[in-house]
Amino acid sequence: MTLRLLPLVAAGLLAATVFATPALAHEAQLDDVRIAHPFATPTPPGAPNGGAYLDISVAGDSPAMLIGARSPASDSVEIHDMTMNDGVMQMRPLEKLEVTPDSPVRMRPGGGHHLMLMALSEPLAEGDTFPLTLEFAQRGEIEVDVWVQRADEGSEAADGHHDH
Ligand SMILES: [Cu+2]
Repeated sequence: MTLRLLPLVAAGLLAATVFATPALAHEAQLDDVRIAHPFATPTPPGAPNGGAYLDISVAGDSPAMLIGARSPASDSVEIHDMTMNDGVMQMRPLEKLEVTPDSPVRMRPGGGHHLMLMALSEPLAEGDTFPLTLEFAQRGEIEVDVWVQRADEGSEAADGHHDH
């Protein structure tokens, strides 16, 4: 397994000095794939599942394919798509999620793609962090730190973070 993780400190310094982005920003790089600001929303006691969100962009010419994820925070992690069907929110698991250079993936609470933590080991509490491993076809795996934040905070931190 090849695991190349840009240390958080280095990423933070780079962001602060070069891009002047918020201190909350954090990201990781796997070859030409960048994972920005992974966060999850707090869950109420007893909630079986939780949602996690992140941005994925690819700098090279060839698309990246997310084919799986896992975390010690839950039994399994599924890639989900949430859509409105006749006024009803529906989530369906995807086997894979393609990210092209032209269309980065930007996961946010409230719709679209997200990662679903299935069967949480314990409720996600604001301020917690947990590791999440993402598996990409060809490019291999990368582990990121997911920060548990309220949806608005997480989204804002992620939104303030786009630097290109
Ligand atoms: Cu879901």
